[in-house]
Amino acid sequence: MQNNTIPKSAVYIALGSNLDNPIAQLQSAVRALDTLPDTQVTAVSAFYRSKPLGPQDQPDFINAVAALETALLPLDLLDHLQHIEQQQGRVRLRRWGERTLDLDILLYGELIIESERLSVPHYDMANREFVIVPLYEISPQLRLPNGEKLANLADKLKPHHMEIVAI
Ligand code: A4P
Ligand code: MG
Repeated sequence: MQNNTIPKSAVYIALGSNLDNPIAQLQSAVRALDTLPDTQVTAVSAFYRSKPLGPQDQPDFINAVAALETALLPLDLLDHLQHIEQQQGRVRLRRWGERTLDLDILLYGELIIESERLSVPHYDMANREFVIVPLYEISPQLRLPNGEKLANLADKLKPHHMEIVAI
């Protein structure tokens, strides 16, 4: 008997934008994620307005986190994310600078990946309010691959300094 079910992994993607109508950029990115091959978007957080990390002479960011179930392998997923960024007019200006769309892989199942193109979990996620708060909103029971409870990280960031701008 043939089994055509492809095993899928739970993946979390951070979305960020601070140029060219950031809310619309994130909405468009969520639609694009949902049309990736062998992938479904299973949850999307509210959209949060946050002060820029890095250079302060740039607009505030809108950030969110999306949960996916995907059969794409990590580097294939990264290729697709970079394609979506480019479709939405991403231009590389400066490190930590303004962008129409940034899509980062926060977590890929329980995998720990350290390769030239990909570090998972995302190297700085634990310190970023604009990542931890929306991630905790959609997955409060989550643990990181090192066993740390997301709830502990979220606790350290209370009260947070972001405003919800869209749900
Ligand atoms: N790469 C390695 N690991 C990953 C991963 N887990 N997910 C590589 C995605 N990409 C990963 O990324 C550079 C390279 O990182 C990629 O080619 C990929 O192979 P990039 O998006 O082209 O460059 P970047 O955006 O300058 O770097 P990065 O690391 O994404 O920037 P950050 O650290 O994410 O900072 N302030 C607020 N409030 N909200 C924000 O969203 N974002 C940034 C970007 C700065 N300040 C911000 C925000
Ligand atoms: Mg990025």
